[in-house]
Amino acid sequence: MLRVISAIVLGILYDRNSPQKIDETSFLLFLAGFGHKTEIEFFFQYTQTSKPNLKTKMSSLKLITNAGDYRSFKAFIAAKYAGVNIDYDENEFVAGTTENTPEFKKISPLGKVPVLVTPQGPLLESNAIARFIARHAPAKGLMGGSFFEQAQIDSWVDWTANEIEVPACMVVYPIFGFLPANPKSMNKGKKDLVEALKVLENHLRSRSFMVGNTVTLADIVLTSALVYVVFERTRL
Ligand SMILES: N[C@@H](CCC(=O)N[C@@H](CS)C(=O)NCC(=O)O)C(=O)O
Repeated sequence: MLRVISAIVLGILYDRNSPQKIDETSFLLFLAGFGHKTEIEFFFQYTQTSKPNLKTKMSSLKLITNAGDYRSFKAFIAAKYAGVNIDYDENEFVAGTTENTPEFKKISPLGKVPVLVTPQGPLLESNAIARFIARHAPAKGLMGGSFFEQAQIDSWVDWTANEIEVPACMVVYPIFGFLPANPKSMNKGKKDLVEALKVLENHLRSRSFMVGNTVTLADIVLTSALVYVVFERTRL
């Protein structure tokens, strides 16, 4: 599946003037072909509303996040695969306001989201949150089997944070208006992103999943990190 995503993203970046860009429908059909219903649900929700509509029945876990934040997708997708319920109220966090309140600073001192509120206390950092959720269902294998496989998953999760998320944010955030447009840093981001996607393409040439033969947290984190790039490609 990720081979398809990276191929599409590579195609977008290489052939930006091509009249034959792959549209959302083709993309979803590709995912459907690979049987990835969970991702389809998320991509569908992202394109329709930019908000994950994920109210679930009452749970002991609650995610506080900006609606549509790709970092929260890591937790929501991991929860779907792990069969863990997470509460989410899209009105709980209002960007530009909530993060500055003393109450919120108590659980997230830098005012950042996502935050997972657990019975043991708040948990910060989207990758740590996704790992915590994935570990609720060891039988699902999201965290890998052997120590080496677990380390491979960690390796790809860290790689994604550094080689995909950083350049993707450099490219996409100015488009969203989250950062001032700076052509130099946008071009650097685009160049780095293309190089990283080539690595991904090469890795997935001979396999369907990042690690092993099933979906792991490496696939979930990587897919989440690529959502904005894939859907904003026409403006890249
Ligand atoms: N490394 C953190 C980054 C969290 C982060 O930067 N969150 C952004 C939203 S995507 C945020 O809260 N920004 C608000 C701010 O910087 O004030 C993670 O993965 O959770």
